[in-house]
Amino acid sequence: MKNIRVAIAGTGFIGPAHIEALRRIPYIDVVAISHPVASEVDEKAKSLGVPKGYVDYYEMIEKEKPDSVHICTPNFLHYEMSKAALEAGIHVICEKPLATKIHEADELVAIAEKSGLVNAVHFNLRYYPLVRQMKTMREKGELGEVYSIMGSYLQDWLYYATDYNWRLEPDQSGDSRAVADIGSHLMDNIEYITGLKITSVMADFNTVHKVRKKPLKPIETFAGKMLKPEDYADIPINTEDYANILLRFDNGNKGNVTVSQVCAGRKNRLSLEISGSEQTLGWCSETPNELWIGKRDGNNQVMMRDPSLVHPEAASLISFPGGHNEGFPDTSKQMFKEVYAAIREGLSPTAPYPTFKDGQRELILCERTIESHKKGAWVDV
Ligand code: SOE
Repeated sequence: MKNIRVAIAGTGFIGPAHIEALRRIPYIDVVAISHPVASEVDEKAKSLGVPKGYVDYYEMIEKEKPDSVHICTPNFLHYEMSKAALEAGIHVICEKPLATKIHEADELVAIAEKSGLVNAVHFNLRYYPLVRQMKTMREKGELGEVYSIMGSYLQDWLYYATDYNWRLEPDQSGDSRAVADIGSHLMDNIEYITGLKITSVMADFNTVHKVRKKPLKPIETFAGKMLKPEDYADIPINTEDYANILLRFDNGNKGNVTVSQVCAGRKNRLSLEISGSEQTLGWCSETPNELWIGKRDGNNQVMMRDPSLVHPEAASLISFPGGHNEGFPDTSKQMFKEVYAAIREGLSPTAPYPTFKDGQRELILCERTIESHKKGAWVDV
């Protein structure tokens, strides 16, 4: 069987992470990247060890005719790039959010369904083995009825008013920031693990830094701590640094989530506590190899990420024995293993990986959340 030829659009924080994960799958060749700056593209391709760099994404997909493309660009390009690839018969793995408007996501879902091509959204945080373990425990009845869900996703890379990135600009990123960027992962994980649907939301946002200092030269996500005062311009900010969201679920029970990109010391921390009628499950992405299991009538437990201890469904996402810790980069590898199995062996009616429909769902949740904040009222999803 021939190797699968993959092209990557975007070389910021996440594009190289996709490339690294893809290189850990033996039958994949990353054949090209696109990067929009002519003076940098060759160097980018060289430094990533990719044979060819293109300034123009559309030229890349036309000339290279890859089997699949990964869209890792700023958000506003996801829709048009995904659409062009599907229309050219190319499988698509898109970063979240799938688009910046619901109608764009609707269109992409329709095109993808008609095309019969693989369409995946990089909700990689589902691929921590202990997240799959929580989902499997719930499916097997070990959690019982879900009583409540509490979650947070906290970061500090936008903590200072001098922290700046394209994600702060709605025309590149969309109308929501913290909720779309990290709340989307959190709400996706909550629905994925519990099997419940969020039916209504009540949101309250805060923009801590109403004016930020934009560096006069471009910098990448999680970078840019080294600039001087004369390197900045003042920019008004109208997307949220912080949000509280109350949630109602379709089993009649409730939960809440908090997201923040201005919590000093919380680098990239998704934390979840799901209480059920059998026990409570607690998990945090900064200690991803441990699952806390809370009991009313017995000792609490900590389950380790060890293929011999977890359910087989979770063991299938583990490549190393217990104690040989796996983390963020492994989540993408595990997701791509499932996605590329579908590309190699053909689509199954129920994709095990997150699809464009899941991307569409997150856009709907996000838009209802913004609406709720603006109205100061509960909004149905
Ligand atoms: C930036 O906030 C970001 O890179 C997100 O976009 C990712 O999805 C998350 O994994 C880490 O943080």
